[in-house]
Order: sequence, then structure tokens, then C-alpha cells
Amino acid sequence: MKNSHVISSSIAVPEAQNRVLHFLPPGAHFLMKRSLLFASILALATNVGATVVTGKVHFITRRGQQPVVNETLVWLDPVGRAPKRPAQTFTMTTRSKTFLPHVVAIPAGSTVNFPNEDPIAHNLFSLTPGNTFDLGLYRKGAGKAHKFETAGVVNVYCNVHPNMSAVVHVMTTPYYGFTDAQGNYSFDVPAGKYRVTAWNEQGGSATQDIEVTGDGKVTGLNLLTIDGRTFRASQHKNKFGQDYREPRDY
Ligand SMILES: [Cu+2]
Repeated sequence: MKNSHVISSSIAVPEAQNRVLHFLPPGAHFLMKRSLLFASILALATNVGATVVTGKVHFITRRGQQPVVNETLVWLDPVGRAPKRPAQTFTMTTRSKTFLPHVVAIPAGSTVNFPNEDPIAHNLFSLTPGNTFDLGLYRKGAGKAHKFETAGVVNVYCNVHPNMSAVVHVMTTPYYGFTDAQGNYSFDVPAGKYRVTAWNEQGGSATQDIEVTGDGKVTGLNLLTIDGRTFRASQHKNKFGQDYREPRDY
């Protein structure tokens, strides 16, 4: 028997993204959008006695700010043990001097391939402690890969193009997924205590502690609010920790 607990409230999202809600089974929007990433959520959803934890992430924005709402990652860290998602191989492509996708979430120990579809060379790197790497300069083709062992948020950049950036979330909990374009999320989890965290690049994270009881009730779950008003796209350093030189035209 599954129980659904819906937290509903207004959400300030850009008009263009304020589309009609689709009513889907819990978790379905995750599966539709990022089927590879969330293929294993089906297995989790079949837990006997699982309770559906459903909520919404709310954004506070300054005038003209448009956070990419469906790049909001939500995860539930269980107090105590949890099953692990198996490490897998993911792909983050460089195309038109951007990373596609811009944000990924992967189980710890997973490998990300970085194929280059541009006719120009890139040099992807990260200086994030625990996940530092430097793939070197490489041209169009299959590209290179990196295995992400340490949990946390990893910033990935290109040493040639200062405007290229991506985020890899290395997860230990199996309960994670991206919200839909309205900020809705839904998880099937067994009874227990959890810390719920919502993260968006334009505003950092918000957390709250909840408890899912054996009879399918969820306590402590409120609207998660991400305040993006102080967000500024800051210029990062190159792989040597120095300012980028004059942008080269390629
Ligand atoms: Cu580049």
C-alpha cells in the first residue's frame, strides 16, 4: 500500500517554463527526461511498503533571473544504511562550446565519458578536491573519461574556453533525481529518517529533515526554498589557478 503526501504551493518560475502539469505516476517525469540516469529508480520503486515522498522546490529570484528549474537536483540522505546504486557509465558531450547535459548526478564510482563533437579542441579539467583531473587537450572524437570516486559536487571546466562549465554530482544515496520544470519531485522510499536536500546552480542548496513512518506517513516535509537572488555567474580560474588569457577565437 502506497501513500502519497503532496506538498503544494505556488512556485515562482519563469513564465516560459510555467507549463501545464502532467499527471504521471511518481517518478515518471524523471524516467521520461533522463531515462538512462534514472533507469534504476524503477527497481527502487518496487520496494514493498515504500512510501511516496512528493514535494516541490520553490525559487526566490530577482527580476529577470531565470534559473533552469529542471536542473534542480533533489536527494534524500537516509539516516543509517541504504542500498547503493551500482556504478555506471555516463556521457557528457561537448558541443558548441557547452556541456550536454550541463548537470549530471551519478553514483559514486561511476565513469563519465566526455566525447567532443566540436571541430575545435577542448581541455576539460576539475580542481574540486577529491575529484581533480585534467583530460588534456583533445579534438573531435570519442574523447576521454574520468572515474568519479569521491562523493560531492564537482565543477568541471575547460581550460581553453572560460565560459564552459558543468556540474557532476557524485552521489552515495540511491534516492535522487531532478525535478520537473515546475520544481516537482517524487521518491519512493522505505520507512526511516532522511535529510532532504534540493540544489540548483543558481542558489545553492536547501535542506530539511523528514521522517517516513512505517504506516506510510511523512512528517517534517515542507516546501524547499532556494534563494537565487544573490547568485552571480562568477569567473573561475584556469587549471593552473590563474586568470584566463584573452579569449582565443576558436
Ligand atoms: Cu573548450
